[in-house]
Parts: sequence; structure tokens; C-alpha cells
Amino acid sequence: MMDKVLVTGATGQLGSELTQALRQKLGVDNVIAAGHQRSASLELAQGPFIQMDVRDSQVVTDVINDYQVDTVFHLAALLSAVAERLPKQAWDININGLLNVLEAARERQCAVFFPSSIGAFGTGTPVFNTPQDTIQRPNTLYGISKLSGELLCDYYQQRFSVDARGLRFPGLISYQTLPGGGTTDYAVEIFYAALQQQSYDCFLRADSQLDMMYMPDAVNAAIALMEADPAQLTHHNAFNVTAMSITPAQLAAEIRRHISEFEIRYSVDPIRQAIADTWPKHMDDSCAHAEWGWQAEFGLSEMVSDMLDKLAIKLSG
Ligand code: AKB
Repeated sequence: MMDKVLVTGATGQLGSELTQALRQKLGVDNVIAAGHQRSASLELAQGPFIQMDVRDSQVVTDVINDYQVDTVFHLAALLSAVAERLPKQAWDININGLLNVLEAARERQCAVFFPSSIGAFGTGTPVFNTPQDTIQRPNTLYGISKLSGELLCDYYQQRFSVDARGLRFPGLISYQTLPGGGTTDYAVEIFYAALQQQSYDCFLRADSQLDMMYMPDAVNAAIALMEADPAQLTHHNAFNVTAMSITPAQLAAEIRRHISEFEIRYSVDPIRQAIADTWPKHMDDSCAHAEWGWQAEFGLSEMVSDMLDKLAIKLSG
């Protein structure tokens, strides 16, 4: 049962919107937002906000005990491009941070949500209809940390009965909070550039096909999984979920249906392109459909039209 929730990484792209959705559902005071920054945005500051470094195991345990938390959405992590620049820090935050949360969850018997990623696969994985259970040999620090996280969650679930559940998210597209250094960030930047300059210089190749998802679907997916009947779950953790599978060229073409003068150019960043080239192009998410009823609401055209409307309002404010 989800009554008192802690969201780590609450100032991030997913965390900021997930915190708001959980507060609407459970009541503002029942969702504790934790971020590494000292101060919170106006929205986050409407409820409890604490500064927390997930690498500090004592602080993690104290917060979970003091607030009598029963469910942790553990989102604090470095994204793929930043993790390639800061591998040691990424290991510390992404793996030791998760271990601290799982240990505290074991002591208090709380549930844990862990976001894995399309980055947890790697070369050798089938790139089309990537199965739920398949070969995973990631060769980026981010991918290694996400795969290790999946395995740690399975281990704590099987060995200590911690109710650890999770999703393999694709690139997330949103207008409220910017992503912080991922390989799929182009799919957010392109909207700002389309509205502000009517042109975008893309750091991935035109044909780099990757799974993507609009933020409302990502938020719903995380909450729906944590509310799912455990008796229906075979996998618990690391569910493939996707909403669309697109290239930069296809996204640009869809934006052009709304902004006819929009132009896209390509200045490929070899580091992020190399990361994208090891990721699947389209995951099979049928296990998520079958086990807990996952269904995306936003496809490419619905997402683009909503993003342009909402971002235009935000940028004019
Ligand atoms: C990233 O690009 O690093 C993330 C992800 C797909 O996990 N958005």
C-alpha cells in the first residue's frame, strides 16, 4: 500500500512531474521530495522537500525512518552522457545510492521503484522487438549501472522480499523540467529550438531510431506498476515500456506539420552517437501489457501537438 512516499531525484525531469502527480493522488504532505540541491522549485516547495545525497547511507535510512516512508521512487541518478564523463561519480550515485535505498527498504520493508533504461542493453541485444528477457552486455557506465540496478532489485526482491519494481524507460519527452545530460535529450531540445529559432542542430544522426515516451505516460506507468496486484506480476522489475519508436528526421517532419519553416541540421556528437548506436531501436513491451495492463496514451502526433502547445505557453509566460 502506498501511503507515505519518498521521491529521490525529485528535482529532475521525471522526479519533478512524478512528485506533483503523487501529491495530487496521496496528499501534499504524504510525498517527500528529495533532491541534491539545497532549494526546491516553487512547485516542489509546496510540500515537504529535503536536501539529500543518496550516497550517504545514514541520511537515506534516517529520512525513510523519520518520515515512516512505505514506498520509495528512487530516481536519483546521472544520465548516460554525463556518466561517460564522470564514471566514478556515476557508479557511486547510480549503484551505491540504489544499494543504500534497498538496504533501508529491507530494514523498513518498504517498496522501491527503480527506473532502468534502454541503456541497460548493449551490443548483441536484438535491436528490433527487443525481448523482455534477452542478452544484456552494456558497454557504457550508465548501462552497466542500470543493468546492475536491475540485478540488485531482483536480488533484494528474491532474497529479502523487498517489493522492488521497475521499468526500462525509453527517452522521456517533457516541457516542465529539462533532462540533465542524456543521449535522448535531443528529443526535448528540438522543441525549444523549433519554437525559439525555427531550426535545430541535432547531435544524433538523422536515422538514429530510438524508443521514446511523453512524460504523462511515464508518470502513469511508474504509478500503475507500483499499484499493480503483485499476484499478477511475473517479472516485478525492469519491464520494457515504450510509446513510440522514432528518428530525429521523423520527429522533425512531425514538428514541421505545425511549424512549416522549421529546419533540422546535424552536427553529430561522436560520444552520444556511439551510445545511441548500442541501444535498441524498438523494445517489445508485451510483458508490461500482459502483467499490469500498460498502455501508452500518446503516440508521435499526439505528443508533438501537446508539447508544442504546452511549451509555447510556458515560453511566453
Ligand atoms: C538518457 O538518454 O541517458 C536517458 C535514458 C534513455 O536512459 N534519457
